Amino acid sequence: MAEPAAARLAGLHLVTDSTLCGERGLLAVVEAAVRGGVRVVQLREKTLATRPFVERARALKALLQPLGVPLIVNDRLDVALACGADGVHVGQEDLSPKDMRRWMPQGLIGLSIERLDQLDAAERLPVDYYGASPVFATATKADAAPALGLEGLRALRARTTRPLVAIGGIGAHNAGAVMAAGADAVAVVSALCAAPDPEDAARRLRAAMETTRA
Ligand code: TZP
Ligand code: MG
Repeated sequence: MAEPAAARLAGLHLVTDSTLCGERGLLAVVEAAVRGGVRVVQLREKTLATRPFVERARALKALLQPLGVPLIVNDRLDVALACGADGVHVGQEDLSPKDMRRWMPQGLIGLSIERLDQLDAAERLPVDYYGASPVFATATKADAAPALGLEGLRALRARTTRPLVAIGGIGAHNAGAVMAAGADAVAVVSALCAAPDPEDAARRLRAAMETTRA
């Protein structure tokens, strides 16, 4: 039997930003971060045309599959299907999880939750996890909603049993507090993509997630 979604989603997630990866290239940064303990990778491309997006997704899938690391594609069901991704992550305005589920019966479907009042409707949708977004203010996403804060994250935790993947402004300094507030996983962009040593940065993040939790 397939591993339950919650187990596949636990741990540290890397959400990609190819610009922040710089000359090292996305694949090299992802590979290093996975060596450091990243458990899930989400490919996020906001400006790439469809074909290069699919090519990048396929290359990433080829890297991650043998390592047993699931690949989730941000926003784009078509790209996810073309590359054989393990899931898709969408926001409130994107293609609805109900529509996606028809084409991805077994895939991991993630939905961003930016306000508590979005939760009731979301609970009726065929969703495997929520992105609690953003927990803290972040410069990485220009149109991010106001920060939920640890209070907002705790309130979400109290109202759902679905896995919560916390994102936004998270680094080794606050990852433990985020886990203590009830997150099942932490997702980061800049703390890994912009890190001089992504492998070491991933190790530190994972240690921070574990330590404060204990
Ligand atoms: N969604 C909500 S906040 C965010 C995304 C993609 C960006 C998080 O970036 P960082 O650098 O980890 O704060
Ligand atoms: Mg989106």
